[in-house]
Amino acid sequence: MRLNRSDREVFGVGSLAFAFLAMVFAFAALVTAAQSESHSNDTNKRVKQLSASGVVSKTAEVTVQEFSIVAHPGLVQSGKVTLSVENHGSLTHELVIIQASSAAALPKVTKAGGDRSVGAIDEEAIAESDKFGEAGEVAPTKAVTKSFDLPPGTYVLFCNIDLKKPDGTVVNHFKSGMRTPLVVV
Ligand SMILES: [Cu+2]
Repeated sequence: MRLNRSDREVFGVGSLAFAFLAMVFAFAALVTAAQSESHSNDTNKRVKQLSASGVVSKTAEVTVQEFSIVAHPGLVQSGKVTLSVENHGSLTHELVIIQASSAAALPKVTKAGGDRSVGAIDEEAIAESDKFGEAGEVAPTKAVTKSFDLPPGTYVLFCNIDLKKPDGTVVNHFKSGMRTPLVVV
């Protein structure tokens, strides 16, 4: 195809405009990246200030019941963290503390016939270095207070008890909703 002069001009202006737009987008991306960077720096700074001010405590109350776990607060300071685990339910519950990004990231039992039911947390498949202890069994209406040495990170608190019903079916407490995150700063 032969281009006449005005076509060439249109192409010329078009590619210039394209280059200009590309620059604008690149600049916008840079600004956005810089903003989110300074935003996370601000957040880190605020978390540090909170830690230093003593606003973030080293204790939390953890309520367990059928079938939920609630940690108040869900953010504690690293070091010797004391958890008061209160059972507001009518079944015995436990509390296992694992360092993990989320409950979804934890290994689950996939084969039937083992010690744990399908869908339960496969505790034996978790690295020992990610295990930070257990509050043990807490009877209904009772409370257990225990301290754990927790470095900064994200943890999942869960109850992994398998409830065997008279009809032979098994209800796993984790699977039924007994898990909650705990952030340690
Ligand atoms: Cu439970």
